[in-house]
Amino acid sequence: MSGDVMWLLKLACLAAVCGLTVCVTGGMLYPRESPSRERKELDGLWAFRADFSPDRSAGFNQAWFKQPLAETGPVIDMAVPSSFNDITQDAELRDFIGWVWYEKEVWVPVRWLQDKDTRIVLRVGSAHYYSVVWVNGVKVVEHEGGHLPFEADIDGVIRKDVGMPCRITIAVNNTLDLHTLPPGTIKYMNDRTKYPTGYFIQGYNFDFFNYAGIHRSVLLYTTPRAYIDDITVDTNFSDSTGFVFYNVSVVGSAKPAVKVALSGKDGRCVATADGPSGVLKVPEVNLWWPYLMHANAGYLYSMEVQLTAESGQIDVYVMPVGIRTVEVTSSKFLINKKPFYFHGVNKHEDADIRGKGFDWPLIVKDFNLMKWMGANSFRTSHYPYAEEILQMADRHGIVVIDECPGVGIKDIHSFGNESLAHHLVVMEELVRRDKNHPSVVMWSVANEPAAEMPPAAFYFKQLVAHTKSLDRTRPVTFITDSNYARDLGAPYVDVICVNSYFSWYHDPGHLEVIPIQLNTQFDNWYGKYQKPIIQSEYGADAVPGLHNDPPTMFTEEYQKQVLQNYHKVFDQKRKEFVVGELIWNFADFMTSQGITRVVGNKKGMFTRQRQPKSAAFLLRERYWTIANGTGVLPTWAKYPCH
Ligand code: GCB
Repeated sequence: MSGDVMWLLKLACLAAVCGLTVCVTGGMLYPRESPSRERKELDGLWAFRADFSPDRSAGFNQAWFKQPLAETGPVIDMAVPSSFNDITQDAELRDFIGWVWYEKEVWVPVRWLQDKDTRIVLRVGSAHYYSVVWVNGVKVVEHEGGHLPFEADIDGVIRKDVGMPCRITIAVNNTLDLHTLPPGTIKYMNDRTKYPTGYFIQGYNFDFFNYAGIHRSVLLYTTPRAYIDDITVDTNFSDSTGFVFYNVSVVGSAKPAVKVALSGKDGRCVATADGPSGVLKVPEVNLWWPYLMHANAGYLYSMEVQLTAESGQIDVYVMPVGIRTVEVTSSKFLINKKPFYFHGVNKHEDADIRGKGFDWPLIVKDFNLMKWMGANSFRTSHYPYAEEILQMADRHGIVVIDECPGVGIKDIHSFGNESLAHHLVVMEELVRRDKNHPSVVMWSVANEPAAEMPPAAFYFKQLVAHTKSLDRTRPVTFITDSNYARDLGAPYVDVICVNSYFSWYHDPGHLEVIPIQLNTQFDNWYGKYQKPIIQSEYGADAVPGLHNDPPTMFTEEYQKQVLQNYHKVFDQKRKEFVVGELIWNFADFMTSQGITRVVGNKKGMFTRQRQPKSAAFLLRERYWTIANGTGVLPTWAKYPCH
């Protein structure tokens, strides 16, 4: 039996014995302050150096991590969090492939170091793509994958040098190959009449710029030595009583005493329980409802978990909890047992200068724009977004389809065991991180893979089955293109998500074909599988300010007309089995350079600077009309007053 197959079996057994609804081992709780926990953010300016050596290995050969980075050669200021690509005027750095090195010296509070019962953790919110981290020259963690957090206990290393600042060095490599997620290829151009010596290019089959660097916050946080490692909640309700089933895992204590208390928004305690697992019964429950579906959307309780170890040490972790259910029938998507229609957007983490770097003003602006537009949902196309974005979605009642970075899987070698094993690990990391968000209602395991390839059926069966074994409370989908032949994943998923670009990539300029082709698409998929369908992408590029009437491609008029032609069909089919429509895309975004992209993809409702195109107003009117027709709106929320 090959190592990979054994590994798959091991995972399957683990899921089987675990018996929980959400089953992942090891925690990745969001670092929150509490009476027993502190955090120190390390964002700001870091020293930075790209390794331009021909094989990009000078940093490792010369052990740049062993000394201050500035002593190894020239360094520049780099903002963290941010992609490094658009920060300088250097096109070579923008398009750089290989290792880049970051370094920061930080003072660790002496009280953290003096108290031997304090555990000190270094956490990186995300770095794209492969990272190696050293503290004072000692390697503490390596991580593969660009959009999920990783961390390491570092007190053992830093306690050796009390009284000195601690030097954190992070090397990040953005190279994508056939087994990374997303996959890519490195191609060496050996024709010396055309390319210089050692010339290579990074290829990939996805439509967004491969921004790289440290994209989310780096921080230190503390816990007691005996600590709450993970919390899992699963919620339900019956009549007016809510239920929060919980499981707390603890590290560093053999006989932990665990107390759990749930409080409402007014701070009043509504339920308590004792023990590492149990159920909280909530009388007169306030359910978590989506935006525009209820007067009191996004209601969150506060769940306080307190651990007392036999040593007397106490750890406290406080987590928001939304009580809601999600179910799928053959034609409906139900939230709290009521039909939910996704009228939302696909997004990207993308903006001028910072690329994919985390940025609060941008995030708050985007939520304001989504709510202005009447969007009740978004898909994290094509990778997991920052945890803070999901926290915002929880609080605002915006429903999320949470997608892993399985995008651009088109080469047969990316369907082998090595790729599958990694993809399963990524799904575990994703579920571990996001399982407690009420806003997350479905997992998306991939976007438009070349599902017609022979190994794809096995691959997707495993992937979907494994994801379902990790979390039995949420439906699973994978996003397909409209091509009816590419349906190998469809038998396994709960909801069919279809992308199509009629009158754009097919029959360009022929707006009149949309109704017939879209009807055929829906009828074929539903006829074959009898599962609810979401139009997970549709749209057209519009260069802002470009006009032509009658409409021609790339004008604002054409973009609007594409949308209107789709909407007519959606309005018929949503009476039957279509449960959602997600526009491609919320905003314009950067892509690699190519003859089909004019400084990026222009299918946004908003420009990259978040200014509306004509289509944004069209969609706004539609979304508010749908919401008015289906939801119980808060009085302030009647379109267009707000
Ligand atoms: C798609 C992809 C998305 C692209 C979009 C387009 O099907 O899923 O990543 O950006 O089409 O605009 O081509």
